[in-house]
Amino acid sequence: MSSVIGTVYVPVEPNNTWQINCISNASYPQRVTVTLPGAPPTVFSGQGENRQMTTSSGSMCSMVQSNSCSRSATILIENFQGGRWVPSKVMQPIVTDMGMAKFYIIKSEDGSDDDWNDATVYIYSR
Ligand SMILES: [Ca+2]
Repeated sequence: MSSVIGTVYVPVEPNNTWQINCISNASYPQRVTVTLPGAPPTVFSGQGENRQMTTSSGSMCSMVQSNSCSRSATILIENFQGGRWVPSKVMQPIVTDMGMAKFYIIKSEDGSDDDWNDATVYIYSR
């Protein structure tokens, strides 16, 4: 599985609804920024083992609508180390295509143990 630093791109169907959840398994604080075209970014943050990350309003799940010309969304995953936010290593999305809907899992790594669960993003798109 190939990985990149910081940002991956997820294809977006026009006028879809995304239901987004993020889980942390890390001692460093984690931050996930999801940006769909035409919508303000959704930011999740959190830390600790097996914890739901939350938006600034404390929500554990975010519903975001893509617009009529949406083609691609960006997912940026960062962690807080050494007094600043640094980009994590991010795996290319794992996609399950169910026809009328798609499910994406995006895993990340903030250190060297390669457990690839420091922040994990789950997106249900339909
Ligand atoms: Ca790790």
